[in-house]
This record gives sequence, structure tokens and C-alpha cells, in this order.
Amino acid sequence: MSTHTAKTQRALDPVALRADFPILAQEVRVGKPLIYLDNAATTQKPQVVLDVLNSYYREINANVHRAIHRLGELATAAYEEARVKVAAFINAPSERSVIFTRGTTESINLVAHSWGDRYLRAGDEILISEMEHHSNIVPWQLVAKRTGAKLKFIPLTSTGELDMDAFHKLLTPSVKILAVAHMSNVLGTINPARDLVRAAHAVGAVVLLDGAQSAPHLPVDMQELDCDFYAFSGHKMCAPTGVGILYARESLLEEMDPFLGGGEMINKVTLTDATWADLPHKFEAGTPNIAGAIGIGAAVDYLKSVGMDAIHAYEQELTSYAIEQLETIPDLQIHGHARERGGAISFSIEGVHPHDVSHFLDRDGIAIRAGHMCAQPLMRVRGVTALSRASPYFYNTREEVDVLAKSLIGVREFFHRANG
Ligand code: 7TS
Repeated sequence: MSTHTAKTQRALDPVALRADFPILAQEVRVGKPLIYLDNAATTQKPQVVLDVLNSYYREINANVHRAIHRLGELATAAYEEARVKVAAFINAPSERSVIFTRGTTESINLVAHSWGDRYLRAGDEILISEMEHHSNIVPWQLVAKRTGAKLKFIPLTSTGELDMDAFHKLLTPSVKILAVAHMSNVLGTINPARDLVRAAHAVGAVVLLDGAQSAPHLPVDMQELDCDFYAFSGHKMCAPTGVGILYARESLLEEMDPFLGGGEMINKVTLTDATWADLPHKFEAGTPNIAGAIGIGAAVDYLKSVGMDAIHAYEQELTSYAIEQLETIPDLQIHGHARERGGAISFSIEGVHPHDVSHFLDRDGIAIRAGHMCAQPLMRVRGVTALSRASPYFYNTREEVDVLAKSLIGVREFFHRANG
């Protein structure tokens, strides 16, 4: 389990915290309280985030960075204040390196275009891994086609960790960018980000970490990780959908061309040419998701008040408990046994399709994910077409895990009887 637990000061009370999330108080079927275990897909939103969205639209709604009127000033100040909060949350050296995007997917596409199109040439290599989400595969395939660069893949071990020997062999001076998940959305593996960054920098490559699954669950520190790009999504960490972050090293952002062109990102425009606005606005074309950005500011305030160390420590404990419980179920196989792992718990039950597992669990009010989890290459590596996945957050309890385990035993028994 992760070393982050060492820093824990405060224990977390999931039952008390649940009261902050109105959606969790409901029964989704008669007599079946909602057991929401699909947090790797998206998390629920606390009242403080809902309130901030409401008051933004009720009280200060206006476009940002252009209006010379009271509401415009208030909206701009709130939007920029959210950026400062996010920068502090990830310990970015400056808010100039924090760009609001629509989410992890857009953040990675921004890098693949603005960095990739500028710096990649035929013969260069892009190194990713076999555990990536499609969002950290397809943009690289596209830029490889545009530039003639070659895509290479770090293989995995049977426990679901990066094969580090293979990584070091693949990491030649031809590699210009290493793009890997900080935490896998399927296997739960927490990759050794600091070691990967150090090794990649030693051959002159830049590093993008896909933080979609790490930023919500671990304390992350841009200066400690020393990565060049870090992408994550608000909706997986208590904020609204449609807003995310790209952190990037300021010197790279200065050199890169804009991703999208339009209003807001320019300094001066003539009919034939344009110059760019200062960072970070150069990368924020058009009217941004203002409410979403303010929402992510409120979400990081909330997560800080709970404590990222406490969240991580609690989830480590709950994940170990859940794995222990699930491993007692016959014919159930967990995919992902990394030494350092977070709470994405993927599994298969022999003879039962993951979609059937989800349907059965849904009747007990339990929400889990089934399918390829946007990681089809990883499914192929694991020899499956689909998996089931339970992914807890800090508001889930041991009691909910017990209901999950009981319901899974029921699913297995039903199908084994039905299959004779
Ligand atoms: N990278 C990882 C590791 C992810 O888990 C996800 C979303 C993304 C990128 C894309 O994030 P988005 O917010 O831009 O869509 N993962 C999942 C999941 O596992 N189930 O639903 C979405």
C-alpha cells in the first residue's frame, strides 16, 4: 500500500461526511439505500459545491475578462480565485501554469496538439503504457499519424504494475514524451511517478501524468513530482462536469502554440495575423466554463478541509477491506495486485457477464461500472473483453462494502444455479 499514509494526522469520519452529499441520502429502489461505488467514473457533489454554483448564477453571472461592470468584475475575480485555489491544491509554482479545460481528455489533447505538433518529428518516439485510458492513447495515435512519430508501449507485469525493466529498455533518447497514468482507472495501480519522471528527464523527454484518478484521491504536488504536464478532471473530485485542469511547466507553455483560437486568447488580431495573450489565457479560447471553474475552486476547498492525507489513508484501509471481502467469494478474480494501489477494484466472476453483475447489483441499490472501462488495450492484455469495477471514495463505508460482498455472493449463486 502507498507510502502517503505515513503523513496522516486526522482520521476521517465517512458517516459524518456523507451528510455533506444530499444525493447519498436517497433510496434508489424501494428499501434499498443508494450504495454509490462508481466514483472512478464520477463522484458526487457536496452541498458547498452545489451552493456555489447556485449563488454564481443567482448573484454574479457575467462573462469574464471583458466586462467593465460590477458583475463582470465579480465573476472574473471568482474565476481567477478558483485558479489560485487549484494551483495551491497541487502546489503548482504559479497559477500561470494552471489552465482550465473541459477535463482530462481535453487537457491531454491540448498537449498532443500544442506540444506534439510543434516538437515531434518522424523518427521520434512517444512512450505510453498498456494500462492507459483511451484518453491517453488516442490523442497520441493521432499526433503520431500527423507527425510520423512512433508510439511505443510499456508492458505490464501479471500484478498490473509497469514492467520497469522493459520501461528502462524502451526509454531511449528517441523518446520525446512519456505519457502515463498516475493511477490506473482499472487496476488501481499507483505508478512510481517520481521515478518515471526522473528517468525520462535523464534522456531529455518531457512527462505527462494522467492524474484523472490520482488528483481526487492522493495529495499531489507538482513541484515534488516534477512532471511537465499533469491532467485531471473536476467531476472525479467533487466538482461539476465539464471542467478540468491542465497543469504545465510555464516555460513549455510559453513556447507552445495555442490549442484553440478565438476570443480571450489573443493580444492583437489583424485580418491576417494574431498575437497571443499572456499565460494562462493563451490556452483558454472562448467563454470558459465559469461556473465549473468556481465549482472546482469550492471542491478543492472542501477536499482540503477533509484533508487529502486523511482521504488517502481512509481509502487505503477501505480498499484493503473490500479486496479481503471480495477475495473470499468463490470464482471471483480481482484484476490488479500492485503493491501501491488505490481504490479502483476491478474483478470478474467466472461464468457471469459483467453487465449481468451490474444489473443484479443495481436491484440492491448498488452502482458499479461494467465494461471495458475505456481501456480496451488493457482488457486484451488481461485476456478479457469486460470487467466489473467497484470504486469507493471517502464517503463510502465498510457497511456498504459488506452489502456489496453479500450481493455479489447472491449473483454468483444465481448464475451458477442457472448455468447448472
Ligand atoms: N484518464 C483516466 C485514467 C480516467 O480514468 C479517465 C476517466 C479519463 C482519463 C478521462 O476523463 P474525462 O473526465 O476527460 O472523461 N475514466 C472513467 C472511468 O474509468 N469510467 O468512466 C470514466
